[in-house]
Amino acid sequence: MNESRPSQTPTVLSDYRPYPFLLHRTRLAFDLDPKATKIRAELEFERRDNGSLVLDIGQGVDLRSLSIDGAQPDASQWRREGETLTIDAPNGAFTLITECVIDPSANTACEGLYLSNGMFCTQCEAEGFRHITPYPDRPDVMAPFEVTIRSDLPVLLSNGNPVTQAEGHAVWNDPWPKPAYLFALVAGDLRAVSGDFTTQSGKQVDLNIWVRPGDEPRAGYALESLIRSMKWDEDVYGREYDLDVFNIVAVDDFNMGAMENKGLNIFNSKLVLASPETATDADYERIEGVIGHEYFHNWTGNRITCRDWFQLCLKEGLTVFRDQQFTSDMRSPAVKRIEDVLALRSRQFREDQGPLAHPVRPESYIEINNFYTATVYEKGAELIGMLKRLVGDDGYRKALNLYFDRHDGDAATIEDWLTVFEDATGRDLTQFKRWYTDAGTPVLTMQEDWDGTGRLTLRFSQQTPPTPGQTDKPPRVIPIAVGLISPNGDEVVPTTVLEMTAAEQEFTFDGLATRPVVSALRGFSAPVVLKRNLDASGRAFLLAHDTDSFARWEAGRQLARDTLVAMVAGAEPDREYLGAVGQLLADGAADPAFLALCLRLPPEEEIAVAIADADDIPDPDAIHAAREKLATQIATTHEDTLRAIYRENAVAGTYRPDAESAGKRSLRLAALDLLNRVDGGKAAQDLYRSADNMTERSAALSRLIAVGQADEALTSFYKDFKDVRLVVDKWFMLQLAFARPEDAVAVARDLAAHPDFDWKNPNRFRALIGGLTENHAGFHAADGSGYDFLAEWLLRMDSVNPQIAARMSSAFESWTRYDNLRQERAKAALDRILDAPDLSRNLSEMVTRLREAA
Ligand code: B3K
Ligand code: ZN
Repeated sequence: MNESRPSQTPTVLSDYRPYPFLLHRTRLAFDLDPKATKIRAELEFERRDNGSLVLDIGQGVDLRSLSIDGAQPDASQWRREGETLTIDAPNGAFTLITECVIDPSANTACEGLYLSNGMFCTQCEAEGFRHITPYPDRPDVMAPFEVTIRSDLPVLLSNGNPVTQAEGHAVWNDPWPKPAYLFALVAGDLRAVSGDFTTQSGKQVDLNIWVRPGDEPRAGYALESLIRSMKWDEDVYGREYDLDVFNIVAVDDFNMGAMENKGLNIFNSKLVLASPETATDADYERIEGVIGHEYFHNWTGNRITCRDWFQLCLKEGLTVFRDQQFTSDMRSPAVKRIEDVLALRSRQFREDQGPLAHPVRPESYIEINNFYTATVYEKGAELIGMLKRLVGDDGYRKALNLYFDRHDGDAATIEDWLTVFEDATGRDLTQFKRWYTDAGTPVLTMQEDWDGTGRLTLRFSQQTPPTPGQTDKPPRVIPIAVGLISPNGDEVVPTTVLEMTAAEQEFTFDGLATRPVVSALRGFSAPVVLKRNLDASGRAFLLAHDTDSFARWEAGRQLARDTLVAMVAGAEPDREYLGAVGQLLADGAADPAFLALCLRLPPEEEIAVAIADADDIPDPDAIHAAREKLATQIATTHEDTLRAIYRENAVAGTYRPDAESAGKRSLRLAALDLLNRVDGGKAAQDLYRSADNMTERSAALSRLIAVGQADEALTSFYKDFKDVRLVVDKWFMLQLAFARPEDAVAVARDLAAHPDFDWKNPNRFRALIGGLTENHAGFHAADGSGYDFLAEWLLRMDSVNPQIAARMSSAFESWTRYDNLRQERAKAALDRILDAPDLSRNLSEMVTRLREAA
């Protein structure tokens, strides 16, 4: 291990202490210059406890002057050490003024104040503000901000309401006390696509989506999504917007999706810009969802923030839950639930079952940016859904109203959140809290006992496997939604929520005329793995008859997974499964988007998980071959029906991104994916030539890549879109995600040498690296070349942008699942990273945790 690496000392939840000073007001003045931006900060403090004034300060901040109440303290009264500035502060109230200089042009980490295409922008969550100016950079120190920006650039933005907008200078005032992580500043040559919104109390809010000149025609959907979000939060949660303006800025270099800075959201341009020619249906849906997410943070995150970063799920889990509800209301609830469960299982279950597992509320971290995870976000959202299920819709509404009333203006904790539910509903949530403190995915086993005379007993047992640092897992409360269906397909017991609180527990149903089929874990009522003995015909029955669309889809998914696992072990495609697919395709009443989800085979990674779960070693190549074979078999068995579906679901007229047309396209493209195996890419070629929208065009292109016939299409695609960055990202990504596994690493090496592989741009890097790691058999190539390639690029990226490097390293999280040879190669790649000099705190924490899996 290298001695010069940054502090590896963990921050621990139980060490939390309130800040000994109040901060009444923050005044900032920026003189923007790409290489030497000057920042003057005037902070009005008041002592409320003993101790020195400790401020956070990043390495790159050149502190030029410091004064307290106008006087410069002498050298013995302050010191700068590592990332802190410690000052002997007086009692009572005082004003600290600092002046410093930073170099935004040298900031490639996209954290703090940086430049993206000549535009100044910021990202301060979690701890970026300290790279701008010395400050108590922690979420429980909140103050109203007044910000002056001086620059020649035409558009100068910050949080809150505009006070002065003059040439060369602007002043912004944010009256709502906020922590530093919500600060934002943007300056550049930008154009606004504008609208307005009148709130429920009649206040008019000006809305602007700021983009680079020329991008205006692609910003309309973001604006419409914002208006829908504002209306929805009033209608569903009674939450009204609280400033005169709401600005969103699209930025090309951004470490994640978007950021909820008060009144000035900053977005990755990928989540703002859309036109039918450049964005897919999935992009449109995501734009709407993320615009909603960031907007909803205005209450769940900004008005009520987190006491410390351990409480991150307080704002993220809740806001994800709210954005899921929003999308569900704007589109199809059934489809949205399945999509969310798919995402949860592929990212969060994988995390929970590997070396990076951590509780929804972690208790220690080295680098907080490594904890913006699927567990905190997506599992965090599932916990809110379970709470709602346990207390009911009415209880949930009461609890949320109490939360907003009681904690508005606070930096709150999970304890505060749970107390609100207890006070509003009278329910004891002591056991529920384990969901926040204990990591791991519970495995729920269900056994059925039919007594022959009308009584059905369901016996459940729960068990949560050990996770790093946590061995004992006491039972948790698990809401299990079940329904009973009679053999003729009638629902005899509608959805009932069973509350399991013990390690083992049984529930009985009496007075049943015949033995019913149990539809269990309806709506995915808890984030658990459900194990039950149900044969293929039982699953096929549920796929045909279940009234709960999640459970119906799940039955088909299980059937497909079981078939694939058996095929990897040498079996032929299961007739029962092929028959069930035929029945499904014949269901004229089904929603096309739902059918499309049912038709999509489980991805290779999911099959690998199922094999590992049965204590076998997954072979990525055999998995790939089995999946291809099953797809081909489905296509040959149902070719005529699939052709009819393909024809009938063509959407006529001008492209529209609404859920209904998107659903038809997704069914049509799911059919194309299968037909592609029997027509050698013919339909895909035709569609590629005739498509007038990116959804169909990119799907056709990926099908051509999969059958190795994409040379021409790839050339024309590149020619058509080489000036549209976001589409070039797709061009990189698709070539890798759909490459034949044996070609994937070679393609990745070629693409990494392409002149457009501008790897310092986070989106471009993610497109290439993420495209490869998405290709399961390609990334897990037996010779370890996928691991070597990833390690090489993580090291290169780490010195430029540690957050991106650390995030992409999670592709290694399942490395111990594979055979010895692959494990040796992955281990060697991880060790190479750990041995490198000057590793960032971000990457070193990740790789150390990954390496401990051995
Ligand atoms: N709160 C931000 C995420 C910040 C990530 C910092 N590494 C976006 C969001 O969740 O809405
Ligand atoms: Zn968020």
